Amino acid sequence: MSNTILDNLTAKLNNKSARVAILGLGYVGLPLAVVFAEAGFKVLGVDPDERKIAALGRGESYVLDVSSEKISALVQSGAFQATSDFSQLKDVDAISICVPTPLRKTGDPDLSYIVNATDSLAQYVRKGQVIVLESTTYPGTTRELILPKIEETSGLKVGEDFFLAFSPERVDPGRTDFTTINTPKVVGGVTPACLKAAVAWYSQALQKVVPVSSTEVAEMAKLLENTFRMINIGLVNELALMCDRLGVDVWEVIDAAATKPFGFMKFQPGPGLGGHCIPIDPLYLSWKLRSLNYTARFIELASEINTGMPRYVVTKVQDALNDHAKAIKGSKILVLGVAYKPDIDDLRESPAIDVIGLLLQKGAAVKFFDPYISRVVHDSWELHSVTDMDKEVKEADCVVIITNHSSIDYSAVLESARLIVDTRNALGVQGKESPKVVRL
Ligand code: SAJ
Repeated sequence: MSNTILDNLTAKLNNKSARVAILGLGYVGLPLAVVFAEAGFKVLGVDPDERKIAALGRGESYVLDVSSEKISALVQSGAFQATSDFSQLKDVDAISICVPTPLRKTGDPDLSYIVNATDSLAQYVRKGQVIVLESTTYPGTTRELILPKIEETSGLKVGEDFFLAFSPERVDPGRTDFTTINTPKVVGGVTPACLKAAVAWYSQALQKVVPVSSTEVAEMAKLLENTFRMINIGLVNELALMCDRLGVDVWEVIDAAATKPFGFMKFQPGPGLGGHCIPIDPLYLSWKLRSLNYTARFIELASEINTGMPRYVVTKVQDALNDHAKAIKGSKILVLGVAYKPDIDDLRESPAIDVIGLLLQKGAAVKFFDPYISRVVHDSWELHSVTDMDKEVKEADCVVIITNHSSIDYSAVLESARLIVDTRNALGVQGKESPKVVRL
């Protein structure tokens, strides 16, 4: 059945006369806005945070992967403009929703950002628009939560009057080999016409678009990607626990296994699972399955192992100090690296926060050094990064390497520290052979 509305929309997308909007200008939305603007679309960036809008209006970027020069040029040329006025959404032809999907304190999904964004845009949806959700979420969100709100508010029919799809973001902040433009983009539509509209839009700017048969397939594919990582990290973390009991070097075991050129992918143990994706996305899946009376056992087990790693690290510190006739209580402990992974300034869900909290609870005098992070505030404590790392390493009873930033001189740390607990194998072979180094 031909659909004039769809044909008109795809024609405007194909000749780039369509005006597009990105709702949510964070580490996903802003790079996406830039990609569409540089592809030739007029892009409207919409975000309720006035500080973001003001910064972008001044040509300033606050996102690691987007330069201020790029924003300034796009704002000057009129290709990109930012606003907190949601009513401007009625004037665009395509809307991509890139809002956070965190967890509540209870560990359940916090869908408030998606709900608020949908409520805000539903009143402006009009005939001929395509809407794409990018936020990682449980399978069914697009069809069960977004679709009814838009149809009820607008009175329009999906697949005929407007088009609705899901396309998971695959942004890894700081990565330069795979960015928004060259990372394949999975797209699933609520109806075939929805898929056609979303593919027509995204294909104008992204190098590879991967159509799938439904929004649920696209939602589930993203969850598989990150659940795969979470479970494999949980596997090697448990391997570290097993090797500790066996008296076998887990790092050597993994390096040996990684020589297998096929059928294996290397993951490494660590102090726990940080970041705003890997520890969180799989719990959206297990939460949804629980509502269907199914227990996602792999996810729950991996989550249990990963969340238990900070406590395991603290027992390693306790045992290492004990071997030097010292107690944690009163010992000076320097934590090296607190970001959730090396060479970034992101603290979200970082296991360093749990390790520091546990050490403080046990009465240690804890300091940290992180070249990217100057201050950590959590519940009842607040710490500032020391400035003279060398001095603090020398004075510490124990140095605990939590995040192995590449800018730190680990040979110097090994030289001047009294005792080191290395949770990332940052010291490599030097650490394996040194009597003052304890590794996971
Ligand atoms: N981690 C380990 N051992 C490993 C790998 C990671 O302990 O072998 C820890 C990290 O230290 C960190 C956490 O797990 O605390 C997550 O690390 P990550 O490398 O998965 O990095 P993220 O959280 O930034 O994941 C992002 C994800 N990108 C998106 O969701 C779009 C993920 O899908 C990417 O695969 C990942 O980057 C990547 O490959 O860098």
